[in-house]
Amino acid sequence: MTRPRAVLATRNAGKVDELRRILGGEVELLGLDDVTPYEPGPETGATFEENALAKAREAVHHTGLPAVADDSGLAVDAMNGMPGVLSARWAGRHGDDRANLELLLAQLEDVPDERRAGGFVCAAAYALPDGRSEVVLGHLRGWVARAPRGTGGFGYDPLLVPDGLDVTTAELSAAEKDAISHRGQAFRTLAPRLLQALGGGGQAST
Ligand code: ITT
Repeated sequence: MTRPRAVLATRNAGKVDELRRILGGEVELLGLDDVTPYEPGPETGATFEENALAKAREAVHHTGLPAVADDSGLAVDAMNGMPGVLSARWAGRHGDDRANLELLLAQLEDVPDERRAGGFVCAAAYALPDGRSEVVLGHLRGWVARAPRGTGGFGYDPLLVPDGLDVTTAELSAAEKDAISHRGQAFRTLAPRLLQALGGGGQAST
């Protein structure tokens, strides 16, 4: 049986790798390189859910195909949930992982270990050409290390030590991260709903 197709509406190479691993078995994922190029609009939403839905709907608008998207970030309790939706551009330039991580570490320098709790959040969304859409959240709680450790993953992975572990997510294998990650949880929840919706009907709603 042929897998249903959807556009993977992300320009983040780290996410592309993860989403192909997590969703790729069930859905044929077209990259943005495989469709007519378009300029992404600014990410103006106040929440991860708003931004994820906006990215998925934008891809549907430009390609006419079903689309999936992710909006995600690191939320630090001592910073009232920031960097949050600003995670990708925390140091000013969008996607500068090293600068973002260094700024965050400097901001948390005087914060003691017992107040360094936080976690990754992922909003996973799909949108269909007929207007249906759905969004779900996934979380990975932990604490922010005092120095980067590990070379895996992307973004803030070298800083997040998941609860119950003593390594950062950048020190986990890809499969180990997928099994516990915010993105793994969110997209494993979304996948059956997307498949049902693509199969003609389903219970998806906006
Ligand atoms: P797209 O909008 O094109 O998908 P983006 O990188 O701009 O790509 P976001 O606005 O969702 O995506 O920002 C996500 C940022 O949050 C990302 O750049 C990292 O800094 C951080 N982040 C999200 N998930 C992460 C993960 O699994 N590990 C480490 N950092 C993560």
